[in-house]
Amino acid sequence: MKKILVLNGPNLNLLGTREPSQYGATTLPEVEAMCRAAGQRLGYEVECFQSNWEGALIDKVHEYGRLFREGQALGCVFNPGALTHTSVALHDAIKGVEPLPVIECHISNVHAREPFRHQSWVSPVAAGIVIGFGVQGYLVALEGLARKHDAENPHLR
Ligand code: CA2
Repeated sequence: MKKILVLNGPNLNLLGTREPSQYGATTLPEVEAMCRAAGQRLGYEVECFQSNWEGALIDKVHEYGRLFREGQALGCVFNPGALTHTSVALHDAIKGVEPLPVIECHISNVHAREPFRHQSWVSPVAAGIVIGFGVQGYLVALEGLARKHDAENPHLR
């Protein structure tokens, strides 16, 4: 069974514990369980990983670049948190593992927030972007990734 990575960046371990008006009341373990269940329905194994460290996120992107090349992974759903707006290193990591499809996912509508959240270093190297659907956006991104893969690989259906 091919794998999909659900990757979360800095502070997303706090989901559901603070700022519920911005990010909702669902905790990260609950989101991860929802993603694993959605993966099962779609026929994929979902691996979840969260880190507050940029380098650990980069290592995970590299790992999935290798798994994708070996035909063992489908892609990655990535909420890079605030690193979205600052990290050229994450941009380079995703570019460095092309064509691994990375779907950038944000819980809040970053474009309706402060101007510094309008810039993303990840969007130019993302295969798709899901913004503003709350934590349901992770499921939208997973489904989009699976549909994109099916459409591009009709012989595998
Ligand atoms: O909307 C999103 O998903 C964000 O990626 C969340 C980041 C923010 O910096 C981005 O601009 C948009 C923040 C993640 C921090 O999550 C928390 C959750 C609960 C309590 C405190 C922080």
